[in-house]
Amino acid sequence: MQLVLATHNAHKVLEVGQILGASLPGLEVLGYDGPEPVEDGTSFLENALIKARAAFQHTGLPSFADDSGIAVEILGGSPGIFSAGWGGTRDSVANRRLLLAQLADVRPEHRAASFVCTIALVTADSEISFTGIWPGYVAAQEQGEHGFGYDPVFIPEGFECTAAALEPEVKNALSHRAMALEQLASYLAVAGAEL
Ligand code: ITT
Repeated sequence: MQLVLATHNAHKVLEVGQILGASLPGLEVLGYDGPEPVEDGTSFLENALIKARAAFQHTGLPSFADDSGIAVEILGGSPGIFSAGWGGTRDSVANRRLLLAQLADVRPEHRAASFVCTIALVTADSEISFTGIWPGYVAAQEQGEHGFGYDPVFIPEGFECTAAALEPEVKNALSHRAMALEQLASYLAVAGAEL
């Protein structure tokens, strides 16, 4: 079975390949270099659908996309869908710097946050979505070299280090993206042959 992964984020491609490859060996995930649609939705779901629909229209093949980000409780769920450009540009270093500055005076017990990932799958006759939420809190400072985006400032629940300090296999077994992809894999295991 072939599925197009509608993302221009190389880190996502890597993580999705590692996670899905393990649970669905017969699946071939194709990259997507077609036009990048404007992500002007107002939720993770709307933006994931915009990206998956664009790839489906361009390739004619079943396509999926994720829209993801970090939702910080004391910021009312922001950066949320604006995570990729929170610092003013689509630069992870600037994004993390701004988030840490915004929380500079916030005590540890009020720094709750979650990584959220919504995946949309678009085929010729169906649209379906899956969501994973990875709870934790925002660290006081950056730590770790792995992962991408906000990983160096996100401490998952149950850990004392950031997601960027975890081995990639550990993050990829537990993360918001892993949770959403597990649901996608279960769906494909049943419906895949008919897509
Ligand atoms: P595509 O839209 O092309 O898929 P993107 O990077 O713009 O790529 P999003 O619009 O979904 O993707 O933005 C997600 C941002 O949220 C991403 O750039 C990171 O800053 C952050 N993010 C998402 N998942 C993350 C993860 O697993 N670890 C760290 N940061 C993450």
